[in-house]
Amino acid sequence: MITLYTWGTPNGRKATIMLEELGVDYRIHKVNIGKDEQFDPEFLKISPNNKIPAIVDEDADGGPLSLFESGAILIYLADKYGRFLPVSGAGRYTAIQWLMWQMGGLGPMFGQLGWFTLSAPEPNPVGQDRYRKEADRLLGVLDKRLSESRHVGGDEYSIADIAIYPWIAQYRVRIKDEIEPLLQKRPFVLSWLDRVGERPAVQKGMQLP
Ligand SMILES: N[C@@H](CCC(=O)N[C@@H](CS)C(=O)NCC(=O)O)C(=O)O
Repeated sequence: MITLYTWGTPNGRKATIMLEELGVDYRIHKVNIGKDEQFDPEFLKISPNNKIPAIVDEDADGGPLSLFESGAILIYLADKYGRFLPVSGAGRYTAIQWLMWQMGGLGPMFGQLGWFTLSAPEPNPVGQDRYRKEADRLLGVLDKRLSESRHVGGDEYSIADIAIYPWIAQYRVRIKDEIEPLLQKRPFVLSWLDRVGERPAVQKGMQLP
């Protein structure tokens, strides 16, 4: 059995979407980051960087395995169940490349734009402008990619789509006034959001926990 330690944020939802897509048995252990539960010593044994998501797989090869970092969790689950990531060849590394692009680019930049928009103790136009420009640039990169390819990693739906979707779908609502005008310039991203958002596992994963 896999235990997923998570909360209702985009990084957490990558893991719930993936587990729902796989249709495997798992249980959710909620870590309320609004109440600082990510600093609980028991959770830190699993996720020493005090962030969700993390998993513990009791049935991993070689004994129980705990993992943090959503990208590592997606690669692990894809490899374990042989789905949503080619096992070898160029397609595998192209999907991983876009996964890394999300982990190092889209996620952190959207996250900072969210912080400057919703959480900064006082308005900071310089910070907000910087991250808005980065969010806009990154959506342009994604739009170009999706003008050439049905899914982000290639023709097939993969963990790259699973990693990127919750960031855009959730922030489109969370900081609507910032993201929606940027998205309206990106027709290929918009149609990809519709297609991915129609998947039942994506709809379920986006509601959990
Ligand atoms: N690179 C990490 C980032 C995880 C992350 O930032 N998680 C946030 C929620 S989306 C968190 O747990 N924040 C709690 C904190 O920073 O104390 C991943 O992709 O797993």
